[in-house]
Amino acid sequence: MLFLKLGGSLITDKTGVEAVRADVLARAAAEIAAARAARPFVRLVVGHGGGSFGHVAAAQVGTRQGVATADQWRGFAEVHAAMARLNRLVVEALLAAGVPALGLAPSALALCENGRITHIHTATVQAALDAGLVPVIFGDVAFDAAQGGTIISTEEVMMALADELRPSWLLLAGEVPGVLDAQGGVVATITRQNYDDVAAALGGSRGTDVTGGMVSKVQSMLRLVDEHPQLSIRIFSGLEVGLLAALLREPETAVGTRIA
Ligand code: IP8
Repeated sequence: MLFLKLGGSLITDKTGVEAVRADVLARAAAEIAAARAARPFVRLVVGHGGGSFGHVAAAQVGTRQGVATADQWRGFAEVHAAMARLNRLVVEALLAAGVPALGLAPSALALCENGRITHIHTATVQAALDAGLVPVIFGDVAFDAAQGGTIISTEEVMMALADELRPSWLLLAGEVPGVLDAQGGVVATITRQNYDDVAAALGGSRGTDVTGGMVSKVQSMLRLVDEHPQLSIRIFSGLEVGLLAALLREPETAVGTRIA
């Protein structure tokens, strides 16, 4: 079982508004198709971030901090609609490449309390996998028992799904070759032991990112591997031609940053 996140920064232009990188998306889809052909027994859940779709809309209305007024609920619906538009493009690209992709909206699968997922309906994702499909989830809005509504990132959805689906790898394809240190070099491995040393060098995010950019993502990834010691995470560049296909075939390949 592999989880793959196509970063919002990879498949969209985060400095624009609803700007998709169609060429990158089509190539990523073709690489996923090639890897599935080479390893047909691998089960794969794909997720994608918000990039210039969800984050721009979400920053305007502040959905992650809670939803109460009619205007905020309208914004909640708008954020979901923006993400659903991107999900449609991702699913269409995968289908065109020959991958049997099925978009599943986390807003319909997850419930939250104070911004944290308290329940996720994994059975639907499992049923899709059992049918030989590739579920495609995304960062989305979600109902929240304490604050009305919130936003859950792709990683948060994947973390919740990992409890039952128990992936061996989470592959995070972004626009950078890994987690970068102060000199711009790729940090090969991040663990609890060396986290403090590398943390100082971690930057924020290009463009608008309501769920926190690289620092919060690395922190949540460390929490995820704490909870799931069988899981390794690799952050790598989806812009390097062929790397995504290679890692889907052989996730142990030592490129990018491994979090373990
Ligand atoms: O890009 C957040 O997902 P992420 C999606 O995975 C929204 O953090 C709705 C802003």
